[in-house]
Amino acid sequence: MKCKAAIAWGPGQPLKIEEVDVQDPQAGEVLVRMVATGVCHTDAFTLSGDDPEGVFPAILGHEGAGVVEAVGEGVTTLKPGDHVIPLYTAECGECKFCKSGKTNLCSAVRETQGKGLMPDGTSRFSIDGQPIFHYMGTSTFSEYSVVPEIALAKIQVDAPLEKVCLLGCGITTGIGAVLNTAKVEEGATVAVFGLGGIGLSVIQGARMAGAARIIAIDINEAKFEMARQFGATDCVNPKDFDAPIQQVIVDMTDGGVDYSFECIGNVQLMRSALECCHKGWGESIVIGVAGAGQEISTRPFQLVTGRVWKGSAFGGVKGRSQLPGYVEDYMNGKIEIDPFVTHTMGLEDINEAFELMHKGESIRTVILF
Ligand code: NAD
Ligand code: AHE
Ligand code: ZN
Repeated sequence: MKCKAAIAWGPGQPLKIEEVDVQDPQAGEVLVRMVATGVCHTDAFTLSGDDPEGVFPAILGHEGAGVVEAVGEGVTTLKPGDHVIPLYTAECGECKFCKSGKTNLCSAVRETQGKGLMPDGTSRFSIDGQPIFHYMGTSTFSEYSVVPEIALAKIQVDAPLEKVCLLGCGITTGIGAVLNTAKVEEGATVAVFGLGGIGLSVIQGARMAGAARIIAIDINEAKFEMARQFGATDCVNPKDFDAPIQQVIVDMTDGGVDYSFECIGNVQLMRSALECCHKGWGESIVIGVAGAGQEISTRPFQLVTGRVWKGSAFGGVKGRSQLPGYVEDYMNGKIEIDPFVTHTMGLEDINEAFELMHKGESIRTVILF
């Protein structure tokens, strides 16, 4: 079949809307009609050329929701008409990772996914015979996408896809990092670096966990109002201080926070986030994604004296088994999504969504197909 998709032809270039050929789903694969997709900073990161796994030309996008159009041979858990959220972290339930009970990272399709290919090592997308790469196993910036069965979470049909698409990455990542990775407890003190879709979701998660103090940090003060709405008790602009931000936070909190979250992708701030943690027990969670060749550093003494450095991918959430519960929590009013959708537009305007993000004017733009 043919459909419209936004093509990333090369690093740093604007996306181009093109007609692409989409091959039928093969064994274990599913054709999804995309209804909506968010635009996450990771899409911009890969488009910039900073992603070591970035390959071009590709169809980016990983925060989508849609409807199953057709299934390939052997697919048993999904049928046409089912509502689904594509997962960049698949869940096969059978690999060493899935069985470990220790991680949401699944190894079943991760290797080919990182090369922009389907599990059989080929692409389902092409233009005039030229293969176009997949992205994160999801490629949601396309009217239709082919996704492995194990990388689709089936969700309730009454959930609005133009909202719950954000559970495909940003909101789940932030809330999950708090509840699954850090396991923030009631009364805790939390610092959140970066107040985009991820940082605001961390704040939402921290409030759900009953954190007593939530310190929100950003250089764009326009983000503070929404941070407060989600539960931030203090908003801090590092530019207002001569002292390093970690010292500012330590001074504000009688020695440091119990938990900090880096939601920017800046290796200097990852260090600040670790070093603003309380001696003896403070834990810092890296969520932000940093470019090729970048490294984090700190004095080992920071760890020797009890601070803990961790990372979190997709909030530690196992997509097939746990994401339907997140959708249910949204439907029951336990998780807020609507305020995150600051802009909506059609696929033809997708470059504007990237501009709004870079200017700091959006939290999430949702593309409606
Ligand atoms: P975003 O662009 O919407 O938000 C980033 C925020 O950081 C903005 O508010 C910006 O003003 C702020 N910021 C930038 N530089 C700053 C600085 N020097 N000091 C303080 N604040 C600063 O991005 P997002 O979509 O929320 O994503 C945030 C990060 O999380 C990105 O690196 C993204 O790639 C990553 N991410 C990781 C996962 C994961 O599973 N680990 C999932 C989604 C996104
Ligand atoms: N490809 C990059 C790393 C990108 C990365 O860290 N991705 C996050 C999700 S970001 C979603 O917005 C993630 O979950 N990573 C775990 C995984 O298996 O990809 C690189 O550095 O090579
Ligand atoms: Zn994302």
